[in-house]
Amino acid sequence: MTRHPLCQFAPDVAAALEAGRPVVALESTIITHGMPFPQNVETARMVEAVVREGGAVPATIAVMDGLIRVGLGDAEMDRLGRARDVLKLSRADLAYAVSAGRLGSTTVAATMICAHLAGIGVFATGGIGGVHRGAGSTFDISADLQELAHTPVTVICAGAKAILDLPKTFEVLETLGVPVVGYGVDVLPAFWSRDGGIPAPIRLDDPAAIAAMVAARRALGLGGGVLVANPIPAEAEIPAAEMAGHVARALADAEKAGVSAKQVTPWLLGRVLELTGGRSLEANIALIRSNAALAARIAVAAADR
Ligand code: PSU
Ligand code: MN
Repeated sequence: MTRHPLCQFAPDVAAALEAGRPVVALESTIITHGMPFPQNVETARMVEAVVREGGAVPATIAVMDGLIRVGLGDAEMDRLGRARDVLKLSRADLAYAVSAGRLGSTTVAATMICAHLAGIGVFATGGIGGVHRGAGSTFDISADLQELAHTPVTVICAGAKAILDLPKTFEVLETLGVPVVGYGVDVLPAFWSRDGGIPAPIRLDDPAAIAAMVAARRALGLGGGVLVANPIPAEAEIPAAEMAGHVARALADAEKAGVSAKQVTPWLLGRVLELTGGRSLEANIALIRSNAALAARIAVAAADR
């Protein structure tokens, strides 16, 4: 099997791909822009351990020294976790980071691109980007949505965050032809909360059924990705009503501070973390673990087909 010349693989990831064994891609923006050091590195390693327990090999993705790294060793993970001027990469700036040798972490969009280049079909994250509130005037819509339309990777998330305009986010996904699956639920989750108030367009209850739908999409030549929304475990959730106040406050503060462009999502998430006194971080860790476990089961089911 030939490997893309701009991808550099960790040995265990290369071996698994070679043998057709299950692999799960993981993003790195959450490490560089989502959590402080050292919790970011600890969480990243814990999430990788969950993927392994589920019978798949984890491949955390980042850009370093002109290459896409698919699977990070201890030195690379530590470097990424401590670094300060890390670029937050999406489709628009991935090539720049590679050509200029910059250190970059990958968002959902960039991780999907890199996973697909690397031959990985399943990817676990926390929450996807989406349509921001006020997008009618700011036009701020995450490139994650376009990427789901184009790149054939199955993304397991806990929904989109309440900092976004959730109804518009799911409208756009429908327009773009992206299947949105509620895993075991009839109502889509909203990241920190299990009930996002929007009916799930498709409900599937087991990993094999998800793998079967992905295979049918490929057989039909439809292209693009699939979004699986896996609700946060009940014991870790922060109810939507409680989050609403924190989100409103964070949005007002962001407007006052004049935050724009790529800074918007990390800034809002950081502010919510302060406002919840760290509780949102605990919820964040719980849902990523749960998504990693489900992604491993989906990758195993896909490899078994
Ligand atoms: N949502 C989260 N945590 C995150 C992100 C989103 O709950 O860390 C990150 C992801 O990497 C996502 C990116 O792809 O933010 C979206 O950023 P933007 O809105 O600038 O496209
Ligand atoms: Mn944006």
